[in-house]
Amino acid sequence: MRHEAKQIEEAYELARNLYGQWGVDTEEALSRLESVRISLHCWQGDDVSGFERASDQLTGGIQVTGNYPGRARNADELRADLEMALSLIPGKHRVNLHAIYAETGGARVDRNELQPEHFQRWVDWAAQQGLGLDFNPTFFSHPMSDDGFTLSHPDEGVRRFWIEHGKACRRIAAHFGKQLGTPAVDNIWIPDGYKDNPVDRFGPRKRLVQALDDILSEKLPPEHCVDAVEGKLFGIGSESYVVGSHEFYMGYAISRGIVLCLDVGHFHPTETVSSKISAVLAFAPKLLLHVSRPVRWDSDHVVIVDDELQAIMHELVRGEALNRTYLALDYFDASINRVAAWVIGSRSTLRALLCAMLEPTDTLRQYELDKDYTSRLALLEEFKAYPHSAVWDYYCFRQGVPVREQWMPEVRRYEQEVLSRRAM
Ligand code: RNT
Ligand code: ZN
Repeated sequence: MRHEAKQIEEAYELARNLYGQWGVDTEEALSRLESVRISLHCWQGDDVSGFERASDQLTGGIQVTGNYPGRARNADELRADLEMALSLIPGKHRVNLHAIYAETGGARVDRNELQPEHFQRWVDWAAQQGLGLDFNPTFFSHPMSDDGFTLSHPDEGVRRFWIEHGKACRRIAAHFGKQLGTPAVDNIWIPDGYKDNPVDRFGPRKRLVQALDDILSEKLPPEHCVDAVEGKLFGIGSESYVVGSHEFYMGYAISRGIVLCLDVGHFHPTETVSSKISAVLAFAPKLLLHVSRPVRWDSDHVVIVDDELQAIMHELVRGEALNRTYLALDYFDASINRVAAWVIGSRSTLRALLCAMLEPTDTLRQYELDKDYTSRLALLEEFKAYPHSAVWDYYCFRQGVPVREQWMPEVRRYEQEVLSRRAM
């Protein structure tokens, strides 16, 4: 161990010098990285099931595939799994809940009647763990959403039910923010849409504007609850038309002064979120990112350090947009160990971010202004091979979490001792 610590420190010193030659301060990058909080999506731990059992099916055009053993069956198991994952991720982070993760003590409480008290155990746990909480109303997996429409439903009664749910969730989020002393992002995503070509595209969107305005009409302190809306291109069963499209929510968020959520997997395959960030932030004060990974038509694979993740992090760092961006993970993979899925996605996100922080951006910017595109391209390419991994290892070491792949045996042990004993 001593020997290993020495190696990590020596490699770091070498890296620090190399970066230093380009004016990049690795210490500064690490202290900036330390201040970044990622919101871990609780739903990776139980395949977006929740504890409500109102419907035993995941609906809304999203899907989890895989049957890896060990899915969390209740909130205590889910919290234990999250604790395990968080212990392997450097830094302090947050947990993102959905309304279906309410704890009602066995009582049947419908979505429009949810209260902050139904999440008190989550709040107490978060306080004790030093975590912030974020929130999402659940507009799917419920009999009232079975025909594919919620807030834009043509039926007034159905719409009303979901509006009440939206309102209840904002109060719950505000409760999180108040109790934990850090604002909770309340993100609205609805599945509404048609499988086949609609005749009326205007009507549902008009109704959605009204429903959202109604939900947001209650003034809540922005230091407790931050409102966000998330658009999407299509879902399973809503291939032809999604009411809450990107353009729709872009207009809505900017006109209402709320946060726009961009999910990395919610666009045409050749569109990139990285290229949209600067456009959105030219008008919207803040952005929520659902860090995810699209693969063909599916949007929810475990995040890895691919070109797009790296490009997103470069944009946030170069544009000094980190303090205007909420980072949240959003994927669900049931084909691998679920704790590992959190760890991989979070560590990859942080590592890509660190890599972006280790770039000599001022120099590159100057090349660009000088029209020296040759140097810009050359240096960008060379920096891909700079020893950012030595800085990352040192960061993990300093944060007291396993270095490199040393987190894997920890997950394996947890699997043997805890996950594998969960009979389904
Ligand atoms: C679905 C959206 C949404 C969900 C979660 C579970 O397409 O991405 O964010 O993944 O709310
Ligand atoms: Zn999302």
